[in-house]
Order: sequence, then structure tokens, then C-alpha cells
Amino acid sequence: MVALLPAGCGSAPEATTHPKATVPEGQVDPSSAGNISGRILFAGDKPSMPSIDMSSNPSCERQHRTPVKAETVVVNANGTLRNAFVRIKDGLAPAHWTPPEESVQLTQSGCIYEPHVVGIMVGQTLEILNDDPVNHNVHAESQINPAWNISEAPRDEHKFRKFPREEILFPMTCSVHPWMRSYIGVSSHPFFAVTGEDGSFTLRGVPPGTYTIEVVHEKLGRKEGKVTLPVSGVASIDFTYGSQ
Ligand SMILES: [Cu+2]
Repeated sequence: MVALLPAGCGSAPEATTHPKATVPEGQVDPSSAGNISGRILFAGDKPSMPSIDMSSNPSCERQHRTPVKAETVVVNANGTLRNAFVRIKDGLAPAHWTPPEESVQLTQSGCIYEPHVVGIMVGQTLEILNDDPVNHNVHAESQINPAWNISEAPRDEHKFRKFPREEILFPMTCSVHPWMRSYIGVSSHPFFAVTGEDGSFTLRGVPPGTYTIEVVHEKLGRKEGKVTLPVSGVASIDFTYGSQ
């Protein structure tokens, strides 16, 4: 009965579901942009991570020759912190940034998520793969974005999801294997990075300005600092987490 709307009324659903943008498209002038880089350091004793007990699922355990260590806090050989999500928190002019066409992959392999921390833009596609001979269940435990939960058959076809809101960070878990855990950072702009084996980051093609840079780590929490990027210049900022 509710479908009996007069012709011409509500005939433009696009206009109502996508309110007119009040901010311009985000774009960078390459002639004035620069890079912000730095390192995420870890002071103090390197924590040792426990081995993951996969004995409850031999199909998972069989895929590893040696036990897999938890990735809750990973300190690199050079004393830096891996898996830290770094981004511009404040200072960008209001803009709507278009996400890249390429998807970001999250793979389930050996009953571990790879990568452990995923950086993705609002509206960009997350491509979820199951390389394992077992069932998984991917659970996005987001608070700002709608949470969802999808089951994945062994070597299932790829699944695709997008996140409509900025949210940094939230866990991705598996309802079948309680040790499986990754973290997703959804950014409204392209100026973010996740630290790897050398604990460094570079935010490229940033417009000149003064910015608040934020680091978010799943266990060690958040830190922020200010940096000023000159026209066509470079700026650097380090952050230090510690055991005390
Ligand atoms: Cu699983």
C-alpha cells in the first residue's frame, strides 16, 4: 500500500540519498605538496609475544611448521614498532576525497589474518580472501560503521565490503578461531600509513600546512603531535612508545 505514491513524487531517490556535497573534492597541487615522514619507536624491553595455541583446530595447526606468535605488540629488530596506524588527524582543509579504485586485500591464510593492520579509505573496497581449507567467519566489530559478520567456506570466492565512515581502529575477528584478529583503520582521506618492518612511515603528496599527526596502536593506544610542512618541503616527526 505504501508503494502507491503519486507519480513524480520521490522520483529522484539519488538526490535524497546523496545530499549535495558542501565541501569540495579533495585534490593536491603537486607543485606545492610535500611528504611527512617519521618513525614509531619503542623504548624499553621488547615484549615477548606468546605462541598461538591452534591445537583446537588441527587443520589450522598443520599449516605451520613452527608455532605462530601473537602480533599484539611487534617490536622490530631496530627498536621500532610495527603495525602502528599513522594518519593526519587535523589540519587538512575540509574536502571529500575520492578513494582509489584498487581494493585492499585481507587474506585468511594459515588461520591468521594478513596483514595484521589494514589501512583503507572510506568507500574503498576491502577484498576478503580465504586461502584456508577451513571455514572462517569474518566479523567487523566496528562501532561507527555498521558491524557485519560473514561466513567464509574453505577457499571461498572473494568477498567485497566497503566502509562508509571514518573509524580508527576497530577489530576484525573470526567467530570460529578466537586467536584470529586484525585491525582496520578507515580514513576519510589518503594521508595515512601502517608501519612495517622498519617502523617508519611516509605520508606523501600532502598539501603544505600545520597538521596534527596521530598514531594509533591496538594495544599501546594513541599518541599525537604537531608538524608543519612547508611548501614543496618535507617534515618529520617521531613518536616513542615505552614499556613504562
Ligand atoms: Cu577463522
